[in-house]
Amino acid sequence: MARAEPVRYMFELAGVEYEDNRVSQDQWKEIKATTGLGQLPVLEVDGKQLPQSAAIYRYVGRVHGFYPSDACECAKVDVVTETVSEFDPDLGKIFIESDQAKKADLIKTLSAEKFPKRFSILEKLLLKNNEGKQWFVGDKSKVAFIDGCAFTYMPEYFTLLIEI
Ligand SMILES: N[C@@H](CCC(=O)N[C@@H](CS)C(=O)NCC(=O)O)C(=O)O
Repeated sequence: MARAEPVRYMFELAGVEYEDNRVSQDQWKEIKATTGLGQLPVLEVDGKQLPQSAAIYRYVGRVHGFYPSDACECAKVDVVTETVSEFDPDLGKIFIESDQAKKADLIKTLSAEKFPKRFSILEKLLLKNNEGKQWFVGDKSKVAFIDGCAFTYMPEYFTLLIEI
């Protein structure tokens, strides 16, 4: 759910009508084989499926004006996108750990060292644009999709961790 959230934000901001299909674990077992890579999210446009969240962000970003046209600005968006995605392996380990005591230990260890380091890198990147007063890339009139990721997907994940 979380990975698709920036896409919902872009559609909402652009005033695009879309169908928001969220599937239960049982439904997922039935439809997994019908998704090209066996993963979610998938964006379906005109009967064609597009997997991989970052590819979806860039596609929707390009079509609806949330991805810059300038190559240097695109690269800045991509740097932040890759930095955000570096949280994924550790977050994945936490989410798949079924032993609650081990899960708590993992969260404690990662929250003490790795996550603060990763957040400090993101903070540095944020400070590079307008002293961190607005967005990672661009200005208020042309917010890039990565700000949607940073402000929707990341907090959503970390709120889940607090609830665990
Ligand atoms: N690199 C992929 C990763 C997608 C991914 O791992 N999706 C998870 C849900 S967050 C998934 O589909 N898990 C179910 C499964 O693998 O059966 C992306 O960014 O879209």
